[in-house]
Amino acid sequence: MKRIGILGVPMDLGQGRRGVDMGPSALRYARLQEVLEGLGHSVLDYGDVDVPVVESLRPSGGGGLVYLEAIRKACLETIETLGQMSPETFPVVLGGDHSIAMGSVTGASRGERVGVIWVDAHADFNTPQTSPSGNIHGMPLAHLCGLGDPRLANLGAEGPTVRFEDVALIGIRSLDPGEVAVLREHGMSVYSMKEIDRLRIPEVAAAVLERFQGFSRVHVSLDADVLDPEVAPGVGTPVPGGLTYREAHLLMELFADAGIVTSLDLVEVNPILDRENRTARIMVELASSLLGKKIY
Ligand code: 5AB
Ligand code: MN
Ligand code: MN
Ligand code: MN
Repeated sequence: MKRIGILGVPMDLGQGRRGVDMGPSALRYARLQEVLEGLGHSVLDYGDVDVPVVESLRPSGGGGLVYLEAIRKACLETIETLGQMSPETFPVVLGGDHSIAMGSVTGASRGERVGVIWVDAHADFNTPQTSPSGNIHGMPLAHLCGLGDPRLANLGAEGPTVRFEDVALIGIRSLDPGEVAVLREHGMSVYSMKEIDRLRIPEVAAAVLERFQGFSRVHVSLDADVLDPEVAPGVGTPVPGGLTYREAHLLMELFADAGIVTSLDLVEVNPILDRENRTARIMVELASSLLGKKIY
């Protein structure tokens, strides 16, 4: 049984829609701690990272720059708090929009080589140069790999947190033109929805797990919008044609059986856009599948 540390990051500065800052509350309301304790784990909640309310940020440096600094600060605090957890602790970091992953992946990796499994409708591989929206929640994976703005790319002790070859993207079905070029240039391994339809989940999971065998750190970053919007409506950037309820669970169950995952993000849950907290509940169930032990 594991020691699990929960940390909330109520961040909505990485995108334009209000409500995603309530994600940590919605996930706690969906009984995340109780569900994980029910699996036999010992769970400690470290509370929330301090994130400023958007209305309190005076645009002094102009446009996105103000938010960039606030996002950077919240990511640094995330890294610091994750550093207070013991090295065996399994962190579950609650978003907030996906910009928090620059902090969570860096903190959870503890300076070690880390395999990153990015489960998302989007690749989040934009840089400020390629982004069509300017929204930082579309850029965290690129910055974790060292691209983009150096203020976000170098949050760890030295150099980029993640190597390009140590990333697997799963569930992708919405890419921007500039983003495709950068993904290709770095030979990123992308399991799009087309590949999932073709190969099915077991083959995709097996390929990814084989690659990360022997890694001391493997992080799963789970964006709620990877699920089909009919299953998980509470997201700011829904894209049709996503994972079914069972496909998402099977993926988590196969990861659990392999026993190699060491940290998890649950991000992009927006309770304002949800129906009776359904999306948060599904995300808690998926965390439970990832952290459960094999019965059959
Ligand atoms: B999410 C888009 N590619 O950069 C952009 O939800 C969407 O964290 C990003 O995956 C979606 O603005 C970010 C169009
Ligand atoms: Mn994302
Ligand atoms: Mn997404
Ligand atoms: Mn989104």
